[in-house]
Formats: sequence, C-alpha cells, structure tokens
Amino acid sequence: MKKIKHKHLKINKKTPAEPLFPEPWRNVPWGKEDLQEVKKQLNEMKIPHLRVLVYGPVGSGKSSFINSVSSIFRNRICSPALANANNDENSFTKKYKTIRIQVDNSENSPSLLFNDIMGLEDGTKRGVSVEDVKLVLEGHMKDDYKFNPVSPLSTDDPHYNPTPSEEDKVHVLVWVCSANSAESNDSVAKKMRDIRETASDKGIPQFAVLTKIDEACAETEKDLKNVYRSKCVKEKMTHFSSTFGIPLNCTFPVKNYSDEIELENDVDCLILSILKKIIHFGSDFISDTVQEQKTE
Ligand SMILES: Nc1nc2c(ncn2[C@@H]2O[C@H](COP(=O)(O)OP(=O)(O)OP(=O)(O)O)[C@@H](O)[C@H]2O)c(=O)[nH]1
Ligand SMILES: [Mg+2]
Repeated sequence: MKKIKHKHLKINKKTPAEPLFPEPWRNVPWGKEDLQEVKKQLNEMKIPHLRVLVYGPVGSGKSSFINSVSSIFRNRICSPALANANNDENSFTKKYKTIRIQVDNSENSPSLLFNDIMGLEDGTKRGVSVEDVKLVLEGHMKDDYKFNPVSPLSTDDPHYNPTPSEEDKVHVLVWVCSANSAESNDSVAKKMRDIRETASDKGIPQFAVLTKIDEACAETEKDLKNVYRSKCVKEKMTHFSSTFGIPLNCTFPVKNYSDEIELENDVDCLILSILKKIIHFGSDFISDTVQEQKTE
C-alpha cells in the first residue's frame, strides 16, 4: 500500500499577546476626589510656594502638563502656558515663564509655581542650554527671559537675579518625556543627566512624567483606567527609568489635556496622583532645607 505522506501543515498558533495584565500593578484611586487632599498638603507647607521646574525634549508635553494641572485647579480647561498645536522640530516655548496655581482665591493662599522652559534639543547650541537650566534651578532667572541656545543668561542681563531667595529656587525637578516618541536621543539624555547631577547635588527631588500614553497604547486610549494594566506602558516606563536613571517609583504616566474642551475625571485622577507625590517630596525637601538653615 502506498504510504500517504501527510504534508506537515504549519499552523501558526501564535495568538496576539494579551496587551493587559489581569490586575493593575499600581493603584490609582479612580473616582475619588483627590484635589482636596492636594490642597490640604499645600496649605501645610512651611513656605508659601512650591516651585516645580519641568524640563525635557522638544514637544514632549511640558507646557501641556502645566496646563493640565492648572485646569484641574481652576475646574475648567485653561492654558496659561501656551502649548504647541503642531509637531515642530524646534521648541515652541521660547521664554522663561512662571505659572502660578493658587490653592484658593484668598490673598495669602499658598501656591504651586511651575516653571516652563524651552525644550532640550539634539546637538550643541540648539534648544535650551544646560547652563540656563542650572541657572533656573538656582533661582537666577527672571520671568520673560528669552532663551538663547547659543549663549546662556549672563550676569549683566536685566533678567539675571543675583540674589535669589529660597522661594526663587526650584524645589522639585520633573523630567517630561513622551511615551510616543522614537528611541531616546543620546545627546539629549547626556544633557538631562548633567542637569540631574546638579539637582542631585542640591538634594532636589526628581520625578519623570511619561506623557502621551493615549497615543502610545490603544488600550489606554480606549480607557485611561487601563494605564497600570497596560504591558506596553509598563515596558515604556521601565525603559525610560533605566535610560534616564529615575527610579520606577518616581516615574509616572499621564495623559495631558490636549484636544478636550471639558475636564475628564480619569485624566484628573492620574495627574493628581502624581501631584500628591511631587508635593510630598517637595515639602520634605523644604522642611529639610529650613531645618539645615536653623542648625547652621
Ligand atoms: N494626545 C496627547 N497629546 C499631547 C499630550 N501632551 C501633549 N500633547 C500634545 O503635544 C504637543 C506638544 O505639547 P507641548 O505641551 O507644547 O510640548 P512642550 O514640551 O511644551 O514643547 P516645546 O515647548 O516645543 O518644547 C501639543 O500638540 C499637545 O497638545 C498627551 O498626553 N496626549
Ligand atoms: Mg512648551
């Protein structure tokens, strides 16, 4: 009898990998009103202002992050830090600006101050210079200074503050990076590490905010509550954490307000969960600095 040779059919059994973990690996109190808690934290601070500097590559969402926080406090969409509508190669933010977010309308209300700066760019003499970011950290730059990538702020410039107070100095440094961008650029990462080193020497607490998670992950775009179940977002966070050296527990994913015209509870909750950490660490830093000055 003739043997029938069965052709071995190769069946592709590979099913698409499950994009979500069964359970979230970090808890976000969705639906819980955290704004009051954040306001309480700010009211308990030892100085009237907490100054937060956001820095990062061009177009990563720095101005949008500040606008998102501001919108949550004002309970309506607002954009005190102008964000870019296009995907430009060069930084849209050209001037140094402090955005004040007050806890309430009373005269002595404490406030969150966000410093918006030009983006970091690849190569020398492009984008904000490392020297300028260091001057901002130390409180030497005055509002409305127009960044010049070719030469940093000089001591004889009218925008140079020779005697910064404790409130002029930065209390928390936030690295803002897009989850949707191509591989991180070596020259930008080098500049970032240089700035980070100066901040670390001063003991300034540091965070990383990973923006545009809606663009980077379809499951998160569908439902923001999937953010800590998304394998893709976790992979990106782990990658960014190891590339830039900011621990995973100080790395937070966000979706900024970009094309929305109304506030959304999930967007608020995610941003507030980060803000609580920023204020916690910032307040600790301020208390420690006040303590050190007392013992000096
Ligand atoms: N979908 C989405 N878009 C975002 C998000 N964050 C920012 N964007 C958009 O990204 C673009 C750049 O945002 P900006 O806030 O201007 O970025 P930037 O870092 O301040 O940019 P430069 O000032 O040019 O360095 C804008 O069109 C924003 O609407 C986000 O989380 N999701
Ligand atoms: Mg900007």
